[in-house]
Amino acid sequence: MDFDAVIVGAGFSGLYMLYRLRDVLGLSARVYEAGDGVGGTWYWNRYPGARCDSEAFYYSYSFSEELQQEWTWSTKYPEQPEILRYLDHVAERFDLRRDIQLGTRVTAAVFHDDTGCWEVHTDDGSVVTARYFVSAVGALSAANVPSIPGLETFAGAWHHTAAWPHEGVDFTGRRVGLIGTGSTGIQATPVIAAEADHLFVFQRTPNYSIPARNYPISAREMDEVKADYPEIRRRCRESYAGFPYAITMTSAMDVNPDDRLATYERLWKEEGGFKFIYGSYYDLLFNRESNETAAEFIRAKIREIVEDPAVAEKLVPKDYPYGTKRPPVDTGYFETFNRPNVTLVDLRETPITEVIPSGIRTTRADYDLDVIVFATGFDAVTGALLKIDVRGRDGLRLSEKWADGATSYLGLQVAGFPNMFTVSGPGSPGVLANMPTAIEHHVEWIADCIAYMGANGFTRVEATEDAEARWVDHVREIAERTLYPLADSWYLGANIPGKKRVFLPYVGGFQPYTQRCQQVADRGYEGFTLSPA
Ligand code: NA7
Repeated sequence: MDFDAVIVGAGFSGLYMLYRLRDVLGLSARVYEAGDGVGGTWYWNRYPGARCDSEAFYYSYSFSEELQQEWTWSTKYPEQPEILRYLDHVAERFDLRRDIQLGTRVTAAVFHDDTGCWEVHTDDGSVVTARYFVSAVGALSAANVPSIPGLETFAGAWHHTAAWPHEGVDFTGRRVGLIGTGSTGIQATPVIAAEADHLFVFQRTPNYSIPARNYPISAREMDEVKADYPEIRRRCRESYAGFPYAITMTSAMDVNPDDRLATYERLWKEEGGFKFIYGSYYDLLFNRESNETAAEFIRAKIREIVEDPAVAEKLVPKDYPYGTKRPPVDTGYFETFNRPNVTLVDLRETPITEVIPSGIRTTRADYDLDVIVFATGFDAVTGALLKIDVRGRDGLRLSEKWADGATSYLGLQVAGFPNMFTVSGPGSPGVLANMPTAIEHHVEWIADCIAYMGANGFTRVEATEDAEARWVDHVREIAERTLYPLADSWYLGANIPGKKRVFLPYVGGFQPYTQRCQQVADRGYEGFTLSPA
């Protein structure tokens, strides 16, 4: 056996997994990373306007007191280069690079029943073996470029936001078409519009975006945050979604309309960002009527900001509840549509029929373009792992196992795939929560499980079919109690043609989830079969 563990991916998850296994448990581990640098999401997503939608003071690691004390953030919502510098610093500070092989893609991973080991193949032709195989591939890393006929004939350049050229793209004097108005398109639109000759925004679904209200963090505020870290982290861990905001346990329907309006107004004007959803009324995602109060507030804001009423109306989301698609956070998004060099193209009225050499053709018009930007998202949660030919016990392919929808036990293991762990896998609260908080939990749980195995003479751990089936049912039942299934979101895989419609994240709350994971561990890894060599 070459290593105790092979980890795929060197983003937030893979870096910490390596640290935990190597430096805390003293195991041997190798990380394979397709990029030429560490950072994962923050390595790839270099598009204009790319920044964190979570505030820096909790979108970071908490595992090292020294790390959190020495690192200073410049703004409330740091831009991509700053977060990448942070992750580079982490790799440097903990001497992680010596066990990370960059520029190497894992192509296949095969479990061998006789040896109880994983055989891992990489695109440089190497094959290594390891006891444990940990997927830290990222939930939002398999870019989705829609297959639009004629793209290969386009005479200009096209880029997906998650595979952005490192040298940047100069939009000066260019006519740009941006497809997609999710979080990414909403971040990129104002920045591209400020540079381009003309920007056409091709919108399929309008979005409820909340202003970020970004600002530079002063030295004093950073000192306060540093002094307050234990409390901030505790609040994150004990929350519904890994955010440190205090949610009122009041229904939006139990307050008088004037007070409710004042709350929304304050959150919109003064606070901004995710606090609007995670720091207001607890039932926005459970009660349609409550949700409608927030949705109507945002719709009114869009109509107020956007000067052309016809454009405003196209930008107003009407047919799905607020927050049931991942809520975007913006800096001047709706205002951008007041610029003379920005045109909104409503794809519901006039769908794209093809890409032609000169640009994009819709059912109504041809748009001449020099550059097309695909802000069209990801094959979320399962896409990146399924790009690897993963085969578990008895040659079972993960792609077959998940053909009718992804399954897992606790989002951490898949039955039939012994000694394989997934960080932020399907069925975990990862993608709905503040990612670093969720990632730290998953990584620590996995490492604790591996330590337990070592200490008790076990070499194989596998989720039982029964525990997995019960968890899958539980994830579905909880989702059905919320408003989430009412939107065609990537949470459901609805953005990928042909992907089975299954609600992927666990929405029962971050703390209840971590408590359940702890209970499973305390009961000797209930729902897993542990076996000796
Ligand atoms: P998202 O949130 O999946 O948004 C993708 C956008 O692209 C969304 O507006 C889609 O419309 C649109 N889209 C996707 N395919 C097409 C086609 N074929 N034609 C037109 N428009 C299309 O991805 P993001 O990158 O913005 O954000 C992903 C996550 O990254 C985000 O949630 C954060 O967690 C960070 P649709 O809504 O499907 O109609």
